[in-house]
Parts: sequence; structure tokens; C-alpha cells
Amino acid sequence: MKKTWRWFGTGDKVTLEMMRQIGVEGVVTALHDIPAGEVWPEDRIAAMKALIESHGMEWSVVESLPVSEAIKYAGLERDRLIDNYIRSLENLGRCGIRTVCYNFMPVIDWVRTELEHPMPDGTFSLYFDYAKFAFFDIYVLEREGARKDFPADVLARAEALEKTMTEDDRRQLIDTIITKTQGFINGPLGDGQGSPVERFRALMKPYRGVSKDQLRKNLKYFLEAIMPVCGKWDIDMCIHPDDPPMPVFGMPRIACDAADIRWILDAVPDPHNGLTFCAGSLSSGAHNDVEAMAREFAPRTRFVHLRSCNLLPGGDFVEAPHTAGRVDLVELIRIFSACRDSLPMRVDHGKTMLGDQSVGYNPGYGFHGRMLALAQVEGMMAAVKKEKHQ
Ligand code: DNO
Repeated sequence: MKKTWRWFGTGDKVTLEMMRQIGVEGVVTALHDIPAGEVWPEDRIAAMKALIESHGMEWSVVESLPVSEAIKYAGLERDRLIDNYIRSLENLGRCGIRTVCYNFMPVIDWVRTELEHPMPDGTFSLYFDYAKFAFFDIYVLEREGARKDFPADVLARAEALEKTMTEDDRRQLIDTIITKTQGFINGPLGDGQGSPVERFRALMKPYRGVSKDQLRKNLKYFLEAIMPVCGKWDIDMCIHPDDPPMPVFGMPRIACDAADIRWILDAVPDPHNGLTFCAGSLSSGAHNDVEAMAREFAPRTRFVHLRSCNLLPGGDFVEAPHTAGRVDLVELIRIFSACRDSLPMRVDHGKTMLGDQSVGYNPGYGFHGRMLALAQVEGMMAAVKKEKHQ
């Protein structure tokens, strides 16, 4: 597997020089300043590629070329936006970029309720508290019908929170779920006026009445439209699983489990319709047997995110150290390295540690925590390689 690292561009506090020193071979990045829906110009792509190459690495994966909301809910401007997407792919193809990660999650990408959850060893992890999430849905978003989406014990915990959460706690939760987590991945939340919560509600509106089946059809429509250009330039599209792998805020999600992924890969059997195997996202769903999924989907996997979670009582989960989560990462490395040479792999998130918290890194994307994880994974890779040659 190829050791890659997510980099947020020249504004990232982790520099290309730092990445090179710790043995990163390939960079995973995007033109983050270009709003979703606009075409990525060829000269901008070429300049980014040249910058990375001048530091002795390659641009291995685009993460992400974002799919506009109107493509996901099949709005009126869908075909125009797909045309723009195709033009971006063509420009990437001309520059020799062959792997593109994207997701098809309505409105909200990954969801966490705490970005710096203190762990007993003094480090911090990303954390999902199901009751806080329910509290946000019911009492902050005030989504109609939200209550019926939660089990009784979670509702009871959310009700208790409603009595104890201060105004400041609420503000912090909004900041975590909407502003911080989404902001650096997809750009600021919509244009529009008003508070983040109002803007979030407005973005959710077009999904009213969009069923899981409809969302699947919209993905198929999108994939069928872009496959010819992917074929022409040999570009692998790799869908990122939903994180966490369950429907959120009453909107459907279609990449949550083995049946969903099977559906996506079968609906458009073209080999350029591939998967980002994000072990971390999949591992946060108790229903997922992540190792079995790796065995099944390795042949269509084009990019791997290695990490995993630990599941806690009541539907909570915490991102685990790379050596101590519920998924055996050594086994995943065995499966993926048997399938394809040089499959790009990044360690995904890491712990926040050794001063990472005061530098201003994006949540989950600090330096020391990911460096430690990369070293651990590198050791696992070396052991697997040795096993293979025995
Ligand atoms: C979170 C990431 C996701 C991922 C996108 C890909 O840290 O794994 O935001 O980049 O879903 O489109």
C-alpha cells in the first residue's frame, strides 16, 4: 500500500516538508477554495500537482471533488452541475490524476459531538455521544418528527440534557456539528443569511420526501453520466461510506452497510465505479463486520482510510488508537495488499496529542497523532509484507 496523507493545501499547518520527513509518499488533497459546483481549472490542478512533486511526493488522490446538493436531490440544475463535474474530471485527467474520492451524504458529511474528548492517557479523541446528537436534532434543530427516530433510552438521556445544557453548551454543540466539522471539509455552510442552524435547515429542505430509493437512483444517474469521462481518462471514482453509517436528521443515507455498498457497485458495474474503504466510518456501526466487508469489496476498493472506533453503551462511539480499535487493521492490510499493489492508504484521523490542540489543525487532522498512527501502520505493513514472502 502507498502511504498517503491528507493535506488541506498551503494554509494547512502541516507542511509538505513535514510530510516528506515522516515518509509520506503521496498527498491526498483538493482545491479547497473552489466552491462546490464550480469547474476546477486545469492550470490550478497543474500548479498544485507541481507543488507537491517539487517536494518529492505525488498527488495520489483527490479528496474530495464535492458533489453538489442539487445532484444528490435531483434539483433543476442537476445536469448543469454534472456537466461542470465532468469538466473538472477532464481537467484532472489531463493532469494525470487518476483517483477521486467523493461522498453522497445529504447536507452533512461526518458527524461528531465532541472534537476533543479527553482520554485517560491525556490525549484527545473525536467522540460521538448519541444523546447529545438526539438533543441537537430535537431541541436545537427542532426537526419535526425527530423524536420517533431515537430509542427510548436515548430520548431519556436527551431530555435530561435539555435540563442541564447551558446556552454556551448549546452554542458549542452547534459549532461542533455544523460549523467546525463541516466547514473545513466542504467550505462554509451554504451562502444565505441567518444563523448556522437556520442555514442548515434551509439546506435540508429540498430533501423533504426524498427516499432512500430516490437517493440511490440519483447516485446511479450521476455515476452513469460521469463513467464515460472516467473511462476516457482512466479515473477511479471512489465513494466514501457514510459517517456514522446511519440516516441522520431524517434524511436518507445510502452507503451504510454491506448491502448498500453492494448495491452501489452492482448498479453501475464499471470498474471505475469504486470504493473508498473507510474502515473508521464503517466501524462506527455495530451492524458492520468490517473485516468481512474488506474481503468482499477489496476488488473494487481504490483508496483506503485506516483507523477504527470503539463502540460504547447507548450508541456512543469513540475514535480508537490505531492499535486498539474494534477492527484488526493488520488483517485489513493483509486483505488489501493481497488484492492490489500500491493502493493509496491514509491513516485518516489521529488522536490530538503532544500540543496538537494549540496549533490550529483541523479537528482529527493534527500532526503528532497522525504521525504516530502512520508509524504504527507502517510497522503493520512491514510485518504483513514479511509474512507474504515467507
Ligand atoms: C472526514 C472525512 C470525510 C471525507 C468525505 C469524502 O474526516 O473522512 O469528510 O473526506 O466524506 O468526500
